[in-house]
Parts: sequence; structure tokens; C-alpha cells
Amino acid sequence: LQQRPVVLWFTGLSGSGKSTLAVQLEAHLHQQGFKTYLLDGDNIRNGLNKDLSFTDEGRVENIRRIGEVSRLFVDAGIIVLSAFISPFAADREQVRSIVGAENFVEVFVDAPLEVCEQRDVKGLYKKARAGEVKNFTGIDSPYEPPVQPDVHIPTHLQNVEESMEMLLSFIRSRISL
Ligand code: GGZ
Repeated sequence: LQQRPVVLWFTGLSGSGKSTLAVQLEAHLHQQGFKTYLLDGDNIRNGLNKDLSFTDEGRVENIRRIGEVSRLFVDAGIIVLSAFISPFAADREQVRSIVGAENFVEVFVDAPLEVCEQRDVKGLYKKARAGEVKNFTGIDSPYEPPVQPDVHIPTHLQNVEESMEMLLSFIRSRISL
């Protein structure tokens, strides 16, 4: 079994669909026999990065550490799927250089703020509007969209199956796993 270690880096607003797509893609790759690991808020923000907040500084350090962890997995030959807002372009570029540009795929999970806010899966946008949650991305904390993402997925214009197909066709053609 041939497998090229790579970091599939999902960036986008809260509620854009990063986790949904990363979870589905991981399940698919895993089923195909690939060794994969999913990094997301559940296993990182609740563990290794428990000490970090959502201030700009907290987010910068969050992404830096995730970049380093991703590198370790790449060293181990494992395909990493990483789903974090990662709002700052400079931090995503830092991850690209930490893991090696040839191993880094930037996936922009794109839905307009209005759509994410309408979805409001966890009610956090409502709380942010009410001032109960501070520094919320898109409300009172910035999001810098990727300028030239490797994969651009407009989740407000297509369903999960179509988004998965975009991801898989990129993987087939460009990474040839
Ligand atoms: C943004 C927040 C915030 C604030 C809590 N701003 O939709 P979710 O709930 O499940 O995913 C969001 C997650 C974002 O954490 P990340 O580690 O991905 O962010 S970053 O890359 O910017 O460091 C959201 C929840 O945490 N959450 N407070 N203030 N999202």
C-alpha cells in the first residue's frame, strides 16, 4: 500500500462545514486503507491547547502547535486532516513551512458569514451578537480568507456529497494517493 503523507488543512468560519467534511473524508480514506488522523477542536482545544484562549495571541499559538503536531504525524507517514478556523493567513503560511510546502494542502471551506450565522449549529453566533461570547470570528474577530487555496469548497452552493467529490478529485489528480 502506497501512501503519501500530507496535511489536508481545512480553514473557514465557524459553521462553514470544516468538521463535517474532514470527518467524512477521513472515514473515506480510512476505509480505503490509508492511515489517517483527524485534528480538530475536540482533541486539540480540549487537550494539548486547553490553556489557549480565542484572543489573537491564543489563536496564533493554537495554530503553531497544531502545525508542529501535524509535522510529527507527517514524519510518521500519516495523512493528517486538520480542521480549525485558522483565521490568519500568516499562521497558515507558517504551518505550510513547518510541514513542508510539498506536504501542505489548503482547503478553503467557504460559506458567507450570513449563511454560517443562520446555521448557528451551536448557538454561538447568537451569543456573540449578544456580547456573551467575545472575540468571535466574523463578529468581533477577523477572518482572512485564503487568496489561492488548493481546494475551494463553497458549502452554501452544494451538498456534502458534491463537496466530497471535489475533495476526492483533487486528491486523485494532485496527490495521487
Ligand atoms: C471562534 C469559537 C470561539 C470564538 C469558541 N471564536 O463552530 P465550533 O465552535 O464548533 O468551532 C469553533 C471553535 C474554533 O476553534 P479553533 O481552534 O478552530 O479556532 S482558531 O483556529 O481560530 O484558533 C467554535 C468554538 O471553537 N469557539 N469560542 N471566540 N470560535
